[in-house]
Amino acid sequence: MIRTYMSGGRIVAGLLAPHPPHLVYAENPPQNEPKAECGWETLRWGYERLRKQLENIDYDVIVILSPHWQTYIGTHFLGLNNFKSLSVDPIFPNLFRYHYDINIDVELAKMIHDEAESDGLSVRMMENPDFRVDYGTITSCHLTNPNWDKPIVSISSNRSVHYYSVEVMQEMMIKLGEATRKAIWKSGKKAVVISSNSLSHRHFVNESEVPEDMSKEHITNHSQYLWDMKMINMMKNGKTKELIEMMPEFTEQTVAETDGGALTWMLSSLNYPTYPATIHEYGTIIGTGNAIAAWDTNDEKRKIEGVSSK
Ligand code: 2X7
Ligand code: FE2
Repeated sequence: MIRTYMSGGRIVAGLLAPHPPHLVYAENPPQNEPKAECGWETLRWGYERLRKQLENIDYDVIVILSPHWQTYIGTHFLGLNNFKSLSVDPIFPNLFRYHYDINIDVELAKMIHDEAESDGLSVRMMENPDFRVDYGTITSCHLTNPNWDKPIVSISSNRSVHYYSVEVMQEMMIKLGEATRKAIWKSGKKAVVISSNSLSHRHFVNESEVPEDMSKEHITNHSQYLWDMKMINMMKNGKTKELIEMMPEFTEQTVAETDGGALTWMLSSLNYPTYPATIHEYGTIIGTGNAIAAWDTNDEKRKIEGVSSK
């Protein structure tokens, strides 16, 4: 459908949707070659609850930013209607060999691209048909919407954090979030925006003999756990501006994937929710901390009207 300038689109939900490939492996979907006995149930059941929540939210498109698509000159957007290939996790090829077939909302991708460009950001459309989609994007999208019945907009992680500093990256992601919000509004579409990342990211350096042996799974150390809880409490209490201010220190102390900018971008696109996130689950994967969280933007309206959805 061609929507020239309808306006009135909106973000209907923002998600923190972590992407360890272990979660796809443990679900045994037909797309993934390796097969598991079980594993990481609490997180997978958390994703089930998230999917249930989304059943009651009407949306047209998923917009996702993954730290595993890294670009060094500007932010890139997948720019062809379809990408189909095999994605192999470079660290865990024993767990993730996933055959994907992904439809892209190029129209919206280009609108976000253009809006970001006019706000002074360096951007580019990725139009190489042989480009391999990163496993972070695939995993978060699969776990959020295993039917793959919605198109996606896939946004790269501009590594300005390495070129400049965490502060510069934050500034850019705040701008990109604003551009995303404006473009979605102009598109007339209803979008779910996804920050695809774990929280604390200190991980074990050896894999156990049976990857899904849950007797070996725990947080790497207590200080990482405390940091994760600090972040999650801010999400639960609607303190997302404070969370963004704390991001540089959190990222340094926990070597977090928030260095990729996804969480800052997503919260900026939501205009910094002051209503609580629903935390569907928290759990560890090879020692990293992972929270599945959702901001239903209708909760903002309910908060203003004094109606609790909980
Ligand atoms: O990409 C990941 C991750 N974020 C956390 C844990 C394990 C593997 O891959
Ligand atoms: Fe990751």
